[in-house]
Amino acid sequence: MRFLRRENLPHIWCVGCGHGIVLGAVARAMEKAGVDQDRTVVVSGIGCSSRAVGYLSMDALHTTHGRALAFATGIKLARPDLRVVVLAGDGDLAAIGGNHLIHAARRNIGITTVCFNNGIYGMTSGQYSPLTPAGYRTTTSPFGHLERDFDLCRLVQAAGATYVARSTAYHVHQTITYITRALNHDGFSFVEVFSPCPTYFGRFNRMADPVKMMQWLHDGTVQAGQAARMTPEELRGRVVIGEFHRTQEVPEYARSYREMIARLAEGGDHGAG
Ligand SMILES: Cc1ncc(C[n+]2csc(CCOP(=O)(O)OP(=O)(O)O)c2C)c(N)n1
Ligand code: SF4
Repeated sequence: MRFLRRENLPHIWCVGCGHGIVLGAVARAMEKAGVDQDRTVVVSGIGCSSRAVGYLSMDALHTTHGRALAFATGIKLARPDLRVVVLAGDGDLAAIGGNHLIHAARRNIGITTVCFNNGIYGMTSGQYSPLTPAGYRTTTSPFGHLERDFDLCRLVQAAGATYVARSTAYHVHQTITYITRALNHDGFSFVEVFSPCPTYFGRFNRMADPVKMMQWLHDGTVQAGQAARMTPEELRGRVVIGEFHRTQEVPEYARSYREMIARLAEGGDHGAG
């Protein structure tokens, strides 16, 4: 696969970790989307998932925890001609980086973001994140998590993202399709992918065997079309996967920004009311 930086393999991930499957889906989607690797930058924060950018054969920025989208926004504004892709974890994007996420979505800046959602902070040994489902055990919720998790897709859509989808490491083909569409999208595109962490999430929830985690992804999810025909009782405890939102009606921010600069350079009006 031409998008993998083979000299950096083997990867650091544990046996049974879903992050390698998600990275494989990203690389395959890049192939399908016809990505030009000389004109693409991948950006990550810090975390097991954020190591993904180091395995892709293109310019990569491994930044600070939570700030992947801030760095990516700077790149896209400076070089709107480049394709900018963020790969990061749920802790990175929804906790410390939550504000960057909602504001990147609000601006509709042309960045594709893939959230590797394992429901915990994997790299720092399994603390709960804003995406830990209620009731599940983690190192910091050993008696079961009391808080409710974000529906990150709904949050990002409400904030203004123009492409929003969710899949899992079990539903690989679906994941590749959504990431391909996200890469081809003009605007802020967001794909959340459930990615099993047997080492921490699994071990604390009687799913240390990676196969059990895959079974959990299969049994615990329902496709959006099917979910539309189910009652709230039938849906309880199951996560809906699918393509939730797709529109090209909102202008992409980096282009609008460039157009304003060009207008001003030509001595045009400042656009203020
Ligand atoms: C500013 C800052 N705060 C905290 C940390 C410690 N830290 C490193 S990775 C991480 C969480 C990683 O979780 P996530 O982003 O979900 O990725 P995962 O490891 O689960 O793939 C934390 C809290 C840090 N490196 N920098
Ligand atoms: S700790 Fe979890 S998320 Fe990190 S590499 Fe291992 S299985 Fe993957």
